[in-house]
Amino acid sequence: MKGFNVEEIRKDFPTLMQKVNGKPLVYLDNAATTHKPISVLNAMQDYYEKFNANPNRGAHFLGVSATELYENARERVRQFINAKSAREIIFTRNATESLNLIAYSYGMKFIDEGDEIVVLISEHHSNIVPWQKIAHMKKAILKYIYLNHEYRLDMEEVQTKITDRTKIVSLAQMSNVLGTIFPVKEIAEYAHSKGAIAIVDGAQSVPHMKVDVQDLNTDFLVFSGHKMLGPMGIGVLYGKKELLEKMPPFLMGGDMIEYVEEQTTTFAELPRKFEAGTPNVEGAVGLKAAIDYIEEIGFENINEQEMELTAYALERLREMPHVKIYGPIDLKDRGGVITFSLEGCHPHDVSTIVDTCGVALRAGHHCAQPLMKYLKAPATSRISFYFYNTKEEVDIFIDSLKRVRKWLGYES
Ligand code: 7TS
Repeated sequence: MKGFNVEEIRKDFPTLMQKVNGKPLVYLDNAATTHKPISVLNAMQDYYEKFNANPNRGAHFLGVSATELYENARERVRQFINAKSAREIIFTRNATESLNLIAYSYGMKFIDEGDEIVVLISEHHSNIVPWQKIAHMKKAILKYIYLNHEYRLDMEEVQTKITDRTKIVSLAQMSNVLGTIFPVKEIAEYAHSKGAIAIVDGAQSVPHMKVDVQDLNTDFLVFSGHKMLGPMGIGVLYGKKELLEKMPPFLMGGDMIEYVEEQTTTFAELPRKFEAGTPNVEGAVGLKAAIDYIEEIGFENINEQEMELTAYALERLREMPHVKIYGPIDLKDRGGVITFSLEGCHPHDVSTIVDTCGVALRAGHHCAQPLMKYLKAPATSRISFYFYNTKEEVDIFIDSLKRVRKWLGYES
């Protein structure tokens, strides 16, 4: 891999250098959140040391600088996902808030009784619950596309579920449970052919692969900064300008207005119409530094490292008796998330026992209860990689997993 040295890269991440329970930390919970390189931490500290001010108001030096930094970050995000205009980039708190913004603003205005909203059964709760709410309020129908036995999509099922009554198709590009990467470009195209809009939840894909909104021709894309080396509290909503312009504001207050009279208000132009109140400048600055870091490493290297680890971990897990993997086994269109169960062991016991070996993994329903029910999986454990993970860490994880059944009193 060109210029890729994982041991050097790891030195940029202070959190990864720690010991946990007396053992070197093996952090395999990157789908939940990633760690932050020093450059991101420094960028935020620098902002507070030199520029801290409330942007978009006042003409003093610090205020102008804060506005510039905030808008530079927006432009950086625009380039990163290849949006046509920086006005199409709205900063939010996270992917969840971005999805709520679309649901409350677009959904409340454009969904009517009997309309259909279509999602995948594998969605994260943040791409289900807002739609349930809109469906209840508008007497619309929330429909699910189910997966095949390989945890992938059949286009036939897609074409059965998306109909002329469908107004919104909203799906994650990569499942946070199964690791499946779904063909969002084809699905967006099919949604459009039926007159529906397409929303892509990029929370798990944007950190790991090049996502180009013009190539996907998606109407909206959402993602969170904290899953891609950035800080918590900053997220992105991309929307096509023509749609964002037709949508009413979601939150009301300062910064999102043009004129306020006693009884009426006119709203600011995009993107400010959707950014009420003092924005998260620190978060935007951190997100920009995170994008700089990711692009410096390069998606080719990121993908290569993650796929090598995924292939190796799948192989090692499959050698183990009592392990069941939920997700595609072959590497095509799959990312570095592996969910599994260990027969006879509650996932909370699994995570507590591996934690004694320094291994951090996720246990539970992964905020995807409808999927768990569909898979008839009581609860599972999950490992998820980022490019800073190593093969040695996979070995430590496997060794720690081998202890679990013994600790719980099984003979093998
Ligand atoms: N969409 C997907 C596909 C996700 O995986 C998550 C978070 C979200 C949306 C919500 O992101 P947030 O930043 O708004 O919270 N997924 C997980 C996870 O898998 N473990 O913890 C959070």
